[in-house]
Order: sequence, then C-alpha cells, then structure tokens
Amino acid sequence: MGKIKKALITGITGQDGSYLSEFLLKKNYQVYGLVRRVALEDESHRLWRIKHILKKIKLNSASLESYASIVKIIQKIKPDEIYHLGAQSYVAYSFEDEFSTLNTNINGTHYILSAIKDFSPKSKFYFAGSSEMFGKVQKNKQDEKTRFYPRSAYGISKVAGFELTRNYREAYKIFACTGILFNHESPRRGFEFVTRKISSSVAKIKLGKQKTLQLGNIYAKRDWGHAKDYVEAMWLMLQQKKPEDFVIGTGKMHSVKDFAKLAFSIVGLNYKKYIRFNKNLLRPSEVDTLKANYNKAKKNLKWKPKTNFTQLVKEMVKEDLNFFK
Ligand code: NAP
Ligand code: G4F
Repeated sequence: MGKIKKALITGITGQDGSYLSEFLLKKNYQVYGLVRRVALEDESHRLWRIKHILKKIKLNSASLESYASIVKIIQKIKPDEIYHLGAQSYVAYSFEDEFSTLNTNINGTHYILSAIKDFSPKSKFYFAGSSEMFGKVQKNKQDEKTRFYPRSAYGISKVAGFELTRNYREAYKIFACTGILFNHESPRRGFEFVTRKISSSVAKIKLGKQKTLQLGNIYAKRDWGHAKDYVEAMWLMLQQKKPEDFVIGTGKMHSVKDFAKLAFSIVGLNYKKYIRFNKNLLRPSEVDTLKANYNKAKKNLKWKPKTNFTQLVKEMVKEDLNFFK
C-alpha cells in the first residue's frame, strides 16, 4: 500500500469544501481543514455541511488574515496537496464591503503561496478561481485564453489570486494552478445565492410558509453545474504532470428566470404568481452572461459534467422540500 496522502482544505466548511472532503476521504486521503476559530465554537451552525464526516477529518483553527497562523499549519502538516477554497465568496456583498473582500481574498491567497514557498515547496496548490473574472465577457464562450474584465471587488480579488498563483508557479516552480470554475450549486449552497434562494423559497411557498419571492435581475444568465461534479475537476488538476489552469463549466446557459420557472413548475406552481421585483437586489455593475468553453478540461483531464440543469434544479427543490417540512 502506498503512502497516505495529506490534503489541506481552506474553506472546508463551505459548499465545495464539504464535497471535496468526501471525495478525498473516498480516495483514502488524510483530510485537514483550516477553519476560523469561531466555527469550532459554534459547531451546530457553522459545521453543518461536514458534521457527518467530523470524526474522519482534522480541523485546525487559523485565519486567512493572519500569515503567522497559516505558516504554523502548513509547516506542521506539510500537505501533499492544498486546496485553497476559503474566500468571501458572495459577489453582492463585495459591493458592500470591498475592503474585507479584497483583504481576505487577495492576502489569504498570497499568505498561503508564500508559506508554501518558504516552508513546504513540494505541496501542490489549487486556487479557486471564478468565471466572475470574465465579468463583462469578451467572447461568447469563455476559455483559458479569454481576457478578464471583472465587474466587482470579488472578481478583481480572484484575478489577483489567479495572477499570484501564476507568478508563484513561474518564479518559484511551485506546482500551483487555478481552476476557473463557473457557477456550481447543490442542496448545500448558501441561502444568499440565487439558486438556493429560489429552491428554498419554492419549498416554503409550497408548504405555505412563505408568500412571495423577491428577486433582482432575473435576466442574468449563468452556466450552472453541480458542485459534486466540480470538486473532482479540482483534484484532477493536481494529478497532472504539469501545473496548468483549467476552465470548468457545462457550456450551457440559463437565465435566473429559467431557473425560477422550472423550480416552481416542479411543485406544480406558476412562477409568475409569486415573483416580485426588488430593485435593491440589483448590483451596481452586473455580469450579464457567462458560458464556459471547457474543451481543455475535456481533453486533458478527461473531465465532463455529469449533472444537467434539470437534474440540478430538481435535486435542490426536492431536498429543500424535505428540509422545510
Ligand atoms: P462558500 O460555501 O461561501 O464557502 C466559503 C468558505 O470560505 C467557507 O468555508 C468560509 O468559512 C470560508 N471563509 C470565508 N471567509 C473566511 C476567512 N476570512 N477566513 C477563513 N475562512 C473563510 O463557497 P463555495 O461555493 O464552497 O466556493 C468555494 C470557493 O470557490 C470560493 O473561493 C469561491 O469564491 C470559489 N468559487 C465558487 C463558485 C461557485 O459557484 N460555488 C464558482 C467559482 C469560484 P465560514 O464557514 O467560517 O464562513
Ligand atoms: O447566485 P448569485 O449570487 O451568484 P454569482 O454572483 O454568479 O456568483 C457565484 O458564482 C461565481 C462564479 O461565476 C462565484 F465565483 C461566486 O463565488 C458565487 O458562487 O447570482 C447569480 C445571478 C446574478 O446575476 C444576480 O444579479 O443572479 C442574479 N440575481 C437576481 N436576483 C440574484 C437575485 N442573485 C442573488 N444572490 N439574489 C437575488 O435575489
């Protein structure tokens, strides 16, 4: 039997962190998580996505805002692979607090890369890049060569993280790569994101616990996939011979309105009766459309999405019906 690999995940309490942990445990990894100290003090609320695997993983408290706390963990564990998923990930909030979004997202990434260089240069590094980097899209379908045009502090922070990752790879020969992931959702998605806001509202409306659903720009279009499919792509990137960046998506695009229409229809309701426009939910600058060209991942990683749009919406609505019953 080969040596047991060690993986360190930042953002392990989030949607992707939880699926990635399950995936790596199945592959017999020892999984370590970097979590905020407050999370350990409030397990029932903050660790809900990983409570079923808590006995199998090792959590360490640290802050993405503190270089010293990150160094301690990386120096101690010397992970084979580091998946840096921790971030202020809510785009709308990044307009309200640009400073902390840039701080956590850019410095956090820089601290980890710098700690790898000085204390664990053999660790392979995955950075959670985002299709938000494409922002005001410069091409109908976006691939690894498409020019970035971020439209929020969040998008800007991810472009900075992408460039830091590239530069550490080139300057210090660290095995570092960025996954440019398009929107991915699941029943574990945070309630503030539009898909979960819709699926949870549909469930509550069906159960008589809510009357209407307020939305902003329902004409925005996204390339939505399932988070469970996407964590496999993260792992595949770190198993390649050379570190490279990859776009991950489905290549299909739907509007927020399409999502709502389908979600309501699944429970036999007409979305038109329940949706209310709220102008306060519009963003100062919007990303209108996003659609992935993931040909490079298909060819080099042999990766493709397993879940289609209808299956994703059905799963989310069904799980929320159970959740709110
Ligand atoms: P998520 O559910 O919002 O999880 C974010 C994670 O980051 C949580 O574990 C959170 O911890 C942690 N975090 C936030 N601020 C932190 C801080 N200051 N110090 C330490 N940890 C902090 O996000 P996700 O959907 O799983 O996404 C994972 C990563 O992929 C993020 O970097 C996101 O920006 C990126 N991404 C996501 C998508 C998508 O569609 N889901 C697409 C492209 C890129 P707490 O539990 O303590 O808050
Ligand atoms: O669900 P959203 O908040 O996701 P957004 O902004 O696309 O960001 C997500 O995907 C990115 C990848 O492209 C990630 F990097 C990021 O971390 C995050 O996971 O909004 C989707 C769309 C937007 O155009 C928004 O304006 O839905 C529109 N929308 C309309 N009404 C709404 C609402 N969004 C939210 N959150 N809430 C609404 O009521």
